[in-house]
Amino acid sequence: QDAAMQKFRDNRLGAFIHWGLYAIPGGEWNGKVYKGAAEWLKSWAKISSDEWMKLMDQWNPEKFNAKAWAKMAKQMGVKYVKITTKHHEGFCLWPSKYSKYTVAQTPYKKDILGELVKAYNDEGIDVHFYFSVMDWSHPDWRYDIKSKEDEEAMARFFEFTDNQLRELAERYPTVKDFWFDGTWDASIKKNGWWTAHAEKMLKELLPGVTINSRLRADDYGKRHFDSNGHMMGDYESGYERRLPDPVKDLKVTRWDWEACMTVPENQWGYHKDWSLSYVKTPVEVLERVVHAVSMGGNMVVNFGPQGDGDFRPEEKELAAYIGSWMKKNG
Ligand code: FUL
Repeated sequence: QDAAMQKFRDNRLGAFIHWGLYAIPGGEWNGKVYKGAAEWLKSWAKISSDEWMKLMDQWNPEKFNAKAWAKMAKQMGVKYVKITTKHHEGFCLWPSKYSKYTVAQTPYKKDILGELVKAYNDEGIDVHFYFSVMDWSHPDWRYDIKSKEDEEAMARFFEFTDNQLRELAERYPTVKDFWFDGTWDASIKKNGWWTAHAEKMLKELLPGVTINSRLRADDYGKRHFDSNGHMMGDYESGYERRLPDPVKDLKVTRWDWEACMTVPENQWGYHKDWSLSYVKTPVEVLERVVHAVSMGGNMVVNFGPQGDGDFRPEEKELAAYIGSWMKKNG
């Protein structure tokens, strides 16, 4: 486990991949372009799950090439890639047998996640899984628990989530980290037992796996950058220190941590119009990488691939730019 943690530290530079159905509309719905995060479009435009999941019929990324993605990451010099296995929308990049909203039910059919894990691993790149607990597509998901019915629904929801997590761990045993998201609602906060249980389950299945502090939606650390480069507390991964001990932790002088950032401000998934947000220059991205690493952390740079499976030109240029720096200094 220490070796796993040491590897995590040594990795330093990572890439984030936000890819899901939201990459198809790219921030636009019925002729209206929404300025908010493209991966939240379903929420901004108040689209029902039934309507949203019709996008699955269009999921056929003809330019997707896992090997090319892995090569791009290799040339950029990243040592690990975090992939959105399932974002808030609920669409799964792997053929989960617990959901009907997966790549298997699209024209593409194939296991995107499996292809990516293999391609990255073949290049010597670690793979981390992003997983949103909040799942807008699931009838049993609750934002809060106000009745016996809500409680029962959440019990079923946790079982479903456990099944999916176990499935991911068993299908892709080389995964090195689970990066949880969507755990901020009252329904999760009122069920602390579940977050502790999920952590234990994953660590038993995958000794040495790291799990980010967002699983417990806690706020220790406070050494992390948000998407604008400001300090913030919850984008962290460090499996040693789940629940901070108020007495002992006062002595802690160094936590393992990782920060992640967007390139166009607050946009993680593909948005067709980058001119609506402030876009960091390659130099600004690199500055943040160097800053994080100089403070003992890791930095993860986000990419939002297009619906057709290719990366936009700006992202390719950014990857090449960082790669040229890494070649000299990495
Ligand atoms: C947030 C999410 O809501 C965003 O869409 C994105 O995935 C970011 C990394 O985490 O909580």
